[in-house]
Amino acid sequence: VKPRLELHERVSSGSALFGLLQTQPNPALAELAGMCGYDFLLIDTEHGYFTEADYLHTLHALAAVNVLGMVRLPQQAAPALGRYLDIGVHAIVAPNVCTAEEAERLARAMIYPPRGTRGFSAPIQRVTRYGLDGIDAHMRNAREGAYLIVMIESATGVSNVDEIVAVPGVDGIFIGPADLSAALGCPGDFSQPAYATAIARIERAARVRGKLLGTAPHAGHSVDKLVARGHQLLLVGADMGLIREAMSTNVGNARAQLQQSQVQSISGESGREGGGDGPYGS
Ligand code: 3PY
Ligand code: MG
Repeated sequence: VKPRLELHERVSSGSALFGLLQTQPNPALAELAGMCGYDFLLIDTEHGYFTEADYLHTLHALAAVNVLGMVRLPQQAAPALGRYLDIGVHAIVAPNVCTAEEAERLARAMIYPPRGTRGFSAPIQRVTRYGLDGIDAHMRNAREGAYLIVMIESATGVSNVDEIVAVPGVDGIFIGPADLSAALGCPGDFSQPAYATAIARIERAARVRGKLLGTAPHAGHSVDKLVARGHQLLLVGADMGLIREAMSTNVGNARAQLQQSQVQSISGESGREGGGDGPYGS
């Protein structure tokens, strides 16, 4: 069994990490994402359709292709967080964290009593290779390198960002552009000065504390600009968005090709065979 990948090693290498948001539980899709070159996969339980058993299958697939597995929690789901650590995820991403108290509650859920609130089951959990790794080592490092990343995507979150990022146990910030722009009164409009000010404030807070920073690239905030401003976690796609685009193009091209050949046959031109492409995009 290969040792667990450490997110920390990848982060400290300084390189940008590219990720895919997965909403549909499908280990083959996760495996393909790794084969295609994504560095991390964000399993989305805020909006997606994963059930409990699906996590394990997806993490198995990710381990086979050396891809980091992260889970975005449902809103305000701190108590459930230990389950994902037990399964061996590399990061917990908590949506819409607004206050330092919320961040503290999440940080406590990452560790055992007396300081924390996490329940103990480590000797039979995947995170310790079902106990093979030894429990003493686990107790010295109960998080096993897993990060806690809090999302800032509200006006309150922005105004409290300095306190939130200062909470011990918070390892990073992830900006949610869709929700943040909506919260600032300009949904989907990333050109508003209020939005730019909020982004700059969040970025500064992360920089000052040396915390990991990331977001999903969007209009005016391209990959290169974000990387230049210190973003390392770049969520560059989502399963259903990519499949939607590929499907629309695929069937659209097929219809257009048929229409074109019908026009040509009416006008008496000879149709040319499209050579080279095999079936199924091969
Ligand atoms: C948002 O844009 O609100 C997000 O949560 C990004 O994934
Ligand atoms: Mg959001």
